Amino acid sequence: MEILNTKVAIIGSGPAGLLLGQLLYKAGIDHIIIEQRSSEYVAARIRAGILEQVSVDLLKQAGVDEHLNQHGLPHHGIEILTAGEKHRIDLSSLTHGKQVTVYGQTEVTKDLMAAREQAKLTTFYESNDVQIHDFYDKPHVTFTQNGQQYQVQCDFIAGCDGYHGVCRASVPQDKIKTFEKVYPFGWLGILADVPPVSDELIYVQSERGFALCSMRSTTRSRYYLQVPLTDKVEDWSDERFWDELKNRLDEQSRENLVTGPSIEKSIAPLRSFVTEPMRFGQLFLAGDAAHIVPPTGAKGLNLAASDIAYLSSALIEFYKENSSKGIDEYSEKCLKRVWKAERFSWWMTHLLHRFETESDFDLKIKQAELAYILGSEAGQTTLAENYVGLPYEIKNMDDLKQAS
Ligand code: RFL
Ligand code: PHB
Repeated sequence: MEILNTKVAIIGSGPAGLLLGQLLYKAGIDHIIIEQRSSEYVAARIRAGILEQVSVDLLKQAGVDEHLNQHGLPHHGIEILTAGEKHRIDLSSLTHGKQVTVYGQTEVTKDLMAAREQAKLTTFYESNDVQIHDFYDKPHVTFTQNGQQYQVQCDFIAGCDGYHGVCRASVPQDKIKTFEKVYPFGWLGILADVPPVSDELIYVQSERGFALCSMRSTTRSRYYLQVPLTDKVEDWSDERFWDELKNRLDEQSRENLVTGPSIEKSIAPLRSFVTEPMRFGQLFLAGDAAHIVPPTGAKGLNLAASDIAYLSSALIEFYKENSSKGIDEYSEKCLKRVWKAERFSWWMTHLLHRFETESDFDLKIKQAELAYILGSEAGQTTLAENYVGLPYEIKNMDDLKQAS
């Protein structure tokens, strides 16, 4: 068994783990990442597409914004299509100039991986049997890679290993409380090299169910359809997908829609899930390991980023200022923001999706709520300020700025 020593052992190299690694590196704090998949698998995963301004700022602090600046698409508004009519939510004018950026999670991951490679930081890809131990006292991690056994001794473990990871599962049952809501439908998503139907995202509420027209660039589109959980990807030929999308769109969008062969197609179930607390001794959970949101509010990746903003700042405070204030407050600070994003994502999901169990009355009430939101500046502002991302303050960001 090879014994390694580091300050922070990060489990998982999704956006949460990679971003934490990069911020710790900038601050001169020793860490390693342990990932169960291959680097090719991690780099190819297609998921979220919208970054809040605070997430963009954090990537800038981490020094990985060059490609983002060149290729990210700033968006100042979104469209909501209901009852066959489109309504624009002017995000920027409703939020004193804020915006979101269209930039795929795949790109964020690739940028962070490239920065890691350039800095020659240690990542153990294709690690097997990853286990975390003794995190209330002397934390360490064990795993095997290529038949070699490793033990990593560390001060802290960062559980950035997603919803199915080992970290949350290792916490004693009596120390953790989870809150969950599972939705009775999923999103069928496709990626295609066709120009987007519109310059801005269109969120569609229709009698046939929800749809979303999104994009990755001016030549690559991402579209989603609400589908029953019983549907399989094989049930959906490209032709069937495009036909159903057209059925849910307004006439003008239908005419503008450019179709083409899909380059990716998958179904993701929708879930709301929160773990309390997010710290267990020297173990911190961050990102999807701690919470899941349905993608309707585009918050999953952004919440992972805000957890990491708090965690990196807390660890920097610990090592540079000899203060445990940040790590003691980590869970409480994160959860405040997490629950607000959970609420927004749940609300957007309810408002825009068709639920089989809802009565005609429920449907009418929902339509009235949507009509109210769209017809009122106060209503639109509520939506806009949550969509662009609620503000948060992070200590030590100046240290990172100087380092970058
Ligand atoms: P990730 O990205 O899941 O990364 C976790 C990493 O941990 C690794 N891992 C382990 N490593 C070592 N040992 C173990 N035992 C391990 N178990 C797991 C995994 O291989 C992986 O590399 O979590 P992270 O970093 O917290 O990032 C969160 C975001 O990825 C997530 O919130 C969003 O992608 C959610 N999400 C979406 N969010 C949006 O805002 N918009 C979207 O359109 C959107 N689409 C999606 C999504 C999530 C999906 N999932 C979870 C399947 C579509 C899908 C399909
Ligand atoms: C995406 O482009 O994948 C995307 C955009 C907005 C969402 C969800 C997903 O709300």
